[in-house]
Amino acid sequence: MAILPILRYPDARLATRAAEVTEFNDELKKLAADMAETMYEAPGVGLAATQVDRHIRLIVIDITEEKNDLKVLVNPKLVASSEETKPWEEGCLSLPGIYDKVERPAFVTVQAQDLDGKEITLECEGLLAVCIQHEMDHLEGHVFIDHLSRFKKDRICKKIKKQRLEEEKQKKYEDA
Ligand code: K1U
Ligand code: ZN
Repeated sequence: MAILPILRYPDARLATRAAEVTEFNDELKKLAADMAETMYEAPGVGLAATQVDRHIRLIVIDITEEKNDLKVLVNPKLVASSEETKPWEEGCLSLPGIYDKVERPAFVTVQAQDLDGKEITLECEGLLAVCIQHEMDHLEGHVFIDHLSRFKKDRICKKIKKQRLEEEKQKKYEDA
């Protein structure tokens, strides 16, 4: 298994729409295993293939503290979502250090395939519902700050630019 590099916003590759998976082969299983290892190591509770620069409809999720309930979803589709919405403070491994509240449907039903192509259905609520919708957004080329107001998004983009400049300064200092 391998830890994969995670793309960081505003990398243009994060805006790519992912393609359907049509072949359920060993290469797909290896990518899912590498993504799971990358997510656990980060640490995070979800990861979309888009974030590791693989533009196929594959996500991994494990919201347990024990890291013992890995869900691998191939070609996930939202088949039902509640009228009721809930705000949740979201984070993203592609936007380290950025957190904000996003309002999403509180309950969703997702149909997907497993790594062998078998159909699965998940009824989701709480963090699982939030995380699945967040990861499915990545497959569409969206990040959670796209749900925020223009004002908030601009403020976050400025903060990210400042963060990157600080990181570059620190790297130059360490290399010198
Ligand atoms: O898609 C991603 O970048 C993963 C993201 C998923 C997510 C978290 C919270 C709300 C919505 C979506 C993360 O995992 S961010 C890191 C995080 O939330 C976390 C890290 C360690 C333990 C628990 C949570
Ligand atoms: Zn994310």
